[in-house]
Amino acid sequence: MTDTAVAAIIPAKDEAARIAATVDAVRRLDGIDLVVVVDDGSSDATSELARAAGALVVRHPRNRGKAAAMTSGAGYVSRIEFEEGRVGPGAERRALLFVDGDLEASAANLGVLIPPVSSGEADMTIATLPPQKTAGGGRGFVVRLARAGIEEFTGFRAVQPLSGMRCISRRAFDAATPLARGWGVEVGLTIDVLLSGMQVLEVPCELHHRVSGSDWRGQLHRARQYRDVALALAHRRLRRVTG
Ligand SMILES: Nc1nc2c(ncn2[C@@H]2O[C@H](COP(=O)(O)OP(=O)(O)OP(=O)(O)O)[C@@H](O)[C@H]2O)c(=O)[nH]1
Ligand SMILES: [Mg+2]
Repeated sequence: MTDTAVAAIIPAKDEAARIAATVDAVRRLDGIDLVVVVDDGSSDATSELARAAGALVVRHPRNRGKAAAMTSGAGYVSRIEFEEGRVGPGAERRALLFVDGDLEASAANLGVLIPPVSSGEADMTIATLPPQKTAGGGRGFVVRLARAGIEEFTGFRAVQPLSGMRCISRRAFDAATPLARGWGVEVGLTIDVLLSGMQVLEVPCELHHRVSGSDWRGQLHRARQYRDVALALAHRRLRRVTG
């Protein structure tokens, strides 16, 4: 086992109520030496609260979507590594741990995602969550679309294809860049890492997050997710045909 250092990247939009608890839990995880919150155009105090909790903060002045936030976070980590002199072939790059901003104290349980990546057993680990305290308002359309899409391209049957909590080696992240846009990012990552011949492992993790309900906000969120997952799959079908 190598002791690859790990940078946590937390994309967040309007998470003032939860971001401090999430950052606090992530900072305490073994192996994490950088915590970067990417505030994607929040209209609340997400940035200030993240900084006060000890995170480095990158802010998008306007909302650009989850994939753009993840790319900004990874770019910020690269700049730090450049300043540290970790450049060129053979440089020890950090693995990246992507964490949703709404996990609060349960983010303390994310540690299980790191060892398989540090040891090289997997290039990307994905957390699967237990049943949540409140039921979601969706009927599983997006999950089924995502699962079937990943299976079509790779044969891999994901238990929770949309889970955002992932630890990924730099090599795998670079292979999957540019990321699928918006909410298609998780499906795109899983497909692209697997198609690069790398290993993906789902790992059960005791996490709890705010679940989107059945109100109009929840329905809008799921409609956007559906659109972005469908687009990620369509782009990959096109790529398969055009090479
Ligand atoms: N960068 C970015 N992140 C966002 C945006 N909207 C939400 N997020 C963050 O993405 C993460 C997941 O968002 P959620 O709204 O919890 O979505 P979810 O957990 O996939 O949805 P449900 O399972 O349906 O509740 C959280 O950290 C949010 O703060 C956005 O527009 N841009
Ligand atoms: Mg959530």
